[in-house]
Amino acid sequence: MTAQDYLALTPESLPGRLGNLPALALRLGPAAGWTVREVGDGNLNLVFIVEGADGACVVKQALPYVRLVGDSWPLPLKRSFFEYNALVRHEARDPGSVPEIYYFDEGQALLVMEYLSPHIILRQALIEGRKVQGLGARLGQFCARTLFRGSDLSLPAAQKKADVALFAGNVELCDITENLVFSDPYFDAGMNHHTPGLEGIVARLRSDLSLKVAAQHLKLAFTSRAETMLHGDLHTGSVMVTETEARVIDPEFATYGPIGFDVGMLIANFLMAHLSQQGHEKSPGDRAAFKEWLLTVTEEVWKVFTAEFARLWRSERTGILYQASLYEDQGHDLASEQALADVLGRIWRDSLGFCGIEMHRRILGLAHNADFESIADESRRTPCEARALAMGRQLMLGAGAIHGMEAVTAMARRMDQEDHL
Ligand code: SR1
Ligand code: MG
Repeated sequence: MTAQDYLALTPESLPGRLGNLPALALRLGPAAGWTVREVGDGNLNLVFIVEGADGACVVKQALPYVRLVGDSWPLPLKRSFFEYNALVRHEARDPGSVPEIYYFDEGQALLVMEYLSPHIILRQALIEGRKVQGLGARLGQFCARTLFRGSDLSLPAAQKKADVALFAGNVELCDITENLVFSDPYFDAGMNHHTPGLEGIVARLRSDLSLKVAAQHLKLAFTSRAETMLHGDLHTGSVMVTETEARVIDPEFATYGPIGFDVGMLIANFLMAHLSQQGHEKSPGDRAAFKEWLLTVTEEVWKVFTAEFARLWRSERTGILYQASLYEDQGHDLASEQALADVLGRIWRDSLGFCGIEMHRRILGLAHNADFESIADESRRTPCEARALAMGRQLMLGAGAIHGMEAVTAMARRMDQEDHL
């Protein structure tokens, strides 16, 4: 296929175009027997499930524009190259955490990968009130392993610098994050939209000068602190689950940035899942136990992230930062522990800031999330969203004074009972 000019696949054209690829034919059986469904519901790409006599796979192809908006917003196909490279690194740094890759065609911007079944998108599971065993621990591990092992704490310096240079090419997807996450929510940007009824709190947030400064401090961290390879879009729509397993997908926004970015974005999405539950209740209080479970997951993500990060710090610190030659080899183990505590403290404060900003942009910006959007009755949706907006502000402005995830989950419980409209 590489000799062809790029052409978007369709369910009809896919068997003819990919049928001769050994990577597919050997797994699926003859193309004549394939059935193809286009199932993409994300903001950017085509996603096909292809099933044959002997097996199934997923084909993901980038479109040359933003699917959510249309061809008025062109977007380069090279994001597929960054997604492929990020998936390869995720698999190496946390084996089994991502779908297996069967084939990549850079020219056609397409990835063929493992069909995860009976997995569903985590966000959908959370909207339906379905629990996943071990979820927080698995995602905490994923964050610690991928973020630690992609950083100067672990990688040889030349490899890390080459990787920073490689992912620096993901300009247009970074531009989306830089605008949609860090700036647009805080002024009346063209593509913004929000639920009617939020006007009061939106006006208050947009005239909050300290908040605007905090948002730009976070943007500065995102653009300038190339600490590690980020997933770049680690929300609950980027995780697929069964009742007992979680896999991370869609790292096309991968770039080098601050460790707290992925952690904060993930935590934000659990907090939003929590704060949206009132809107999904069929009778008052029927989601109470599930809401508590979501907060347990939030706590577990951070607890396991820090435990695994500390384990890696003590056993795999082979990079140029905080070398053992300066600490343990001098008998200064305590100094190494102090440095670890300082580093985790900084990641914590960063995470809370990024968490708050993600809560804002999903309600005020272009790309909303289904946790709130699927609450059809706007009179039930607005109070939930207002609480998330208020909590986002607290996290962004109060990051330095919030000590421990239990304080965050206590805040979520309190906010969930308050009126912020
Ligand atoms: C135009 S893309 C909007 C959002 O969708 C992706 O999933 C990212 O979250 C991005 O910010
Ligand atoms: Mg995505």
